[in-house]
Amino acid sequence: MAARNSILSESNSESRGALIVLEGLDRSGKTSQSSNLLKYLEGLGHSAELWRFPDRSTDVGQMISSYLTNKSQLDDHTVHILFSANRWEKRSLMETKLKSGTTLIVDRYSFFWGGFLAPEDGLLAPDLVLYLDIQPEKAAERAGYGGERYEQLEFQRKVARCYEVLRDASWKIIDACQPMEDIEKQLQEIVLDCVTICQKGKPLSNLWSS
Ligand code: FDM
Ligand code: MG
Repeated sequence: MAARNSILSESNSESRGALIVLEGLDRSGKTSQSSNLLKYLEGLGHSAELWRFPDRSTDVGQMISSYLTNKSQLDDHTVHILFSANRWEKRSLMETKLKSGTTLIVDRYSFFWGGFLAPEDGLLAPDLVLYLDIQPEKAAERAGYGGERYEQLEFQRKVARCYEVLRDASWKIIDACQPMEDIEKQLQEIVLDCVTICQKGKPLSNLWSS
């Protein structure tokens, strides 16, 4: 992946929340594991919130949602820029939350469908990307896809290849076919480490493309 982290010049060593992203194919378990993680962190007394992208609650999010549910047509470039805009409109709130000590568990972020990295330049870089790894065929066997535009085996195969290109050595790859409780335990351990590091004042950084 061309994107790397660059340390913000205004970075300081103040305690902050962690930006934790879960990525993976549809039906890989991101949504269940994100809410488990939220409960876990809250149970330990941490301030934490669950976010997801696309965030369909905004105007931009509604355009994305109507595209995904086949109610509108958009060309690929347009929709990629909308996905990116949907992250940009949340960037300052994201930074405020993190700096105020709230950890954000984010169900999908920047990495779903690579190739259009420039608009992502300057978004906050995750402190941790948890990739729930599953074969597209295995995911398709699970409770079944809904009716959304991207929820088709052939498309998910392309997405899986895309994730392979995008992911770097910093990602934590979790086998999403293990029993749920095992996955949950592994995630908890990794996440707690990350939250602790951020509490100690790891500087925030940006995504950037080259
Ligand atoms: N998706 C999601 C993208 O294509 N690009 C993005 O930047 C993001 C955040 O939106 F198929 C796709 C991934 C998925 C669809 O997401 C809806 P959810 O998590 O299934 O709601
Ligand atoms: Mg979906």
